Amino acid sequence: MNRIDYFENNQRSHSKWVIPATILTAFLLSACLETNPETSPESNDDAETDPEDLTPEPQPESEHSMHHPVDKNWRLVWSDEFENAAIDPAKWSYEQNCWGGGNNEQQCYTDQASNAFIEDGALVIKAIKEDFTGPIANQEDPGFDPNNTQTLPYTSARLRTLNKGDWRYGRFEIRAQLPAGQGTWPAIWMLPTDWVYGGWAASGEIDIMEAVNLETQSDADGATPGTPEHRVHGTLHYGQEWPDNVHSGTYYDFGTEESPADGFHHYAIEWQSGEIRWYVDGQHYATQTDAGWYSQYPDPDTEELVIGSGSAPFNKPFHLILNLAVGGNWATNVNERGIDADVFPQTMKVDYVRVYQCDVDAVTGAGCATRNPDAETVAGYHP
Ligand SMILES: [Ca+2]
Repeated sequence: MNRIDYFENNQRSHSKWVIPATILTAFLLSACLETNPETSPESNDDAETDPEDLTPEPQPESEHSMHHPVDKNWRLVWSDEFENAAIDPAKWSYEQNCWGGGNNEQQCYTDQASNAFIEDGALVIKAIKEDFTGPIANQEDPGFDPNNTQTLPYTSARLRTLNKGDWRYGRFEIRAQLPAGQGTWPAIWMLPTDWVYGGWAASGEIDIMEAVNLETQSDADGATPGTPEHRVHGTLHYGQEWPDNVHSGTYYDFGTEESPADGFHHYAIEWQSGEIRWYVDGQHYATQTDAGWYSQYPDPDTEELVIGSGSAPFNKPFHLILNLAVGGNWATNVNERGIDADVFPQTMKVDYVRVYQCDVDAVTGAGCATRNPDAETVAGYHP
């Protein structure tokens, strides 16, 4: 399919897809490199080292603030504590559209102060039931036209660090309180910065935390009537470009006594070469590795599908995204179904975002892992 067809198809099916127009150029350059049998995956990794990895940091104010409290080998390289009056434009950009994510989400993402603001030392993303009219496409869509608009019945916000905070490997830790109610879909996640292996999901997606419909009737296996939905999910998307992509992951269940919507909790991943681990409140609950994930794309010379070398696609810089969606095909088809308009407004509050890099080996990110032997190993779909 040509690029326009790709984007049009892409938009119809997944909310979170944002595909820069520079993909194909970057992809071709990368594919030449990645499929050269003379070039080892590790040397590719070395050559691609993000400048962020090696940039000396200012002298720490204190050991406590500049290193992770559990493992001092994790050194803080970026953070937002949300202690200032306004959202920092040097760290965050707003995505603004009424795209609906291509999967029938019902929010327009805006830069209204009512949808994203700082209060009591936390970023608040607030989904509000109100009509809003905006662009029908996201801004990276080659067909983007600010005058081609549609109106949707909710507003919310989606903030990202693209080209302001982009990292390969590290510990990404976010303290957040989640919204509740049928039709709410908060997400703390990462997308590739340069899409070097091709469009979604060939270049990967890392979902640090997603949840839908918290506090509604749980539809977990074996959940009895009256059991509230208290699960948060950690997922990877990868494989070929849509529609031949795959995803794998698992969830952490807070259980019946505690809700991720009732208070702040820590959501984190540790990402190193070939391995990503998921944590809730410091508890390691899931691991995925490059034995399970992969990237597959057409060789630029033969057009035959090839598997990316090394730990592709999770060996390139990614950036962070924070958003609260309303509806969408996932949320509206599980739990109590649809959207409960009466629960809005709803908020996701983020006390801080902290990014650490591993001082033991900044190139591979290895050597700083906190591992729980009981964590689930998610198998994945490597062919
Ligand atoms: Ca804070």
